Amino acid sequence: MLDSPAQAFVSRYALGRDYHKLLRRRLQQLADRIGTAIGSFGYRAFVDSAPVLEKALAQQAGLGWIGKHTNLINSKAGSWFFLGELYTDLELPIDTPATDHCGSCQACIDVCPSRAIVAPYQLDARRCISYLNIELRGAIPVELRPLIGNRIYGCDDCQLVCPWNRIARPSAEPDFAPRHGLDSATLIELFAWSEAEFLQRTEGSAIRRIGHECWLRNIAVALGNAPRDTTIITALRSRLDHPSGLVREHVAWALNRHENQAVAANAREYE
Ligand code: B12
Ligand code: SF4
Ligand code: SF4
Repeated sequence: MLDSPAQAFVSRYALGRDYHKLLRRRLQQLADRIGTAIGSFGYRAFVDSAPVLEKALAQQAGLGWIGKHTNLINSKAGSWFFLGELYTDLELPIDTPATDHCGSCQACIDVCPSRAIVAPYQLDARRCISYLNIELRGAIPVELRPLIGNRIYGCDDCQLVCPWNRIARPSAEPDFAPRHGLDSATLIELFAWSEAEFLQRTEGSAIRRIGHECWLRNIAVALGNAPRDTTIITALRSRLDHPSGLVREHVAWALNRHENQAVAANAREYE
């Protein structure tokens, strides 16, 4: 998908059901099982839901090490997993922390499209595509837009290249199966979704959180990065009168980029 610039790339973690809901349910089941075995106990479940240092806790609990890309890696499962935890008042044995196995590898640093991993184990979140197309609500910095390519929600590059993910197995969890063809959709198809369609098709998905406006913003950037094509220009023009100034500005940027490409191509022809 990353090799086909007219296709939309959505991070694999967001193709199916929102992981927050699924993991919370599983943690509740775990708490119930512990309760059945030992009687009532105090606990609280977290999944990315409070200021919890999830990666550092997991590393200290021996689940894996924090790799140079700053995600947690397990030597038997890679890094394609989420973290969730039960805080409890139970007295538990203390685990042995996991050790680092990145060695001399720095594939994630080299592959990062936006140079967000500024040093081993150090991420400049302001440059990370996953921040730009998920967390950022305003305009995407112009100088970073060309680096985003066709990534419209999240970014997986640093994990895709990581040798430890060669041993990772796809999840058999049906809730994580891709919905609405999000793993094979074109940018144009997704750009045409109305707000009502966006809300309906992202129900229960993490994508819904960014809202239709940022969805269109992200796809406009990706369309601006796609090879020049009349269908792309037509799609972009169809959103020039969108009520959101944010969307209009990103659409104008994308059209301008195609315009510049055309001028450059013409100039080359006359050289
Ligand atoms: C903010 C955030 C982001 C930001 C910044 C990420 C970053 N690396 O800084 C953005 C939006 C960019 C982001 C992107 C992604 N995120 Co995110 N994110 C978070 C979130 C909500 C908070 C992290 C945070 O800032 N904590 C506060 C700071 C202070 O803590 P910290 O980063 O952990 O670092 C401290 C400690 O780890 C400690 N520390 C660091 N190294 C070491 C080493 C040792 C030995 C010790 C003791 C301590 C220690 O010191 C650090 C400074 O205080 C967590 C959930 C959570 N609650 O942890 C998910 C989380 C880290 N994200 C997750 C995911 C999946 C992603 C993406 C892969 C999503 C995607 N595909 O697009 C990308 C990956 C980008 C990347 N290369 O990191 C998962 C990671 C799962 C895993 N296997 O590690 C988490 C854990 C969510 C979850 N519950 O599953 N994310
Ligand atoms: S998620 Fe993408 S942009 Fe962010 S650090 Fe990894 S490769 Fe770089
Ligand atoms: S790609 Fe290499 S350096 Fe980066 S996290 Fe994986 S093993 Fe570590």
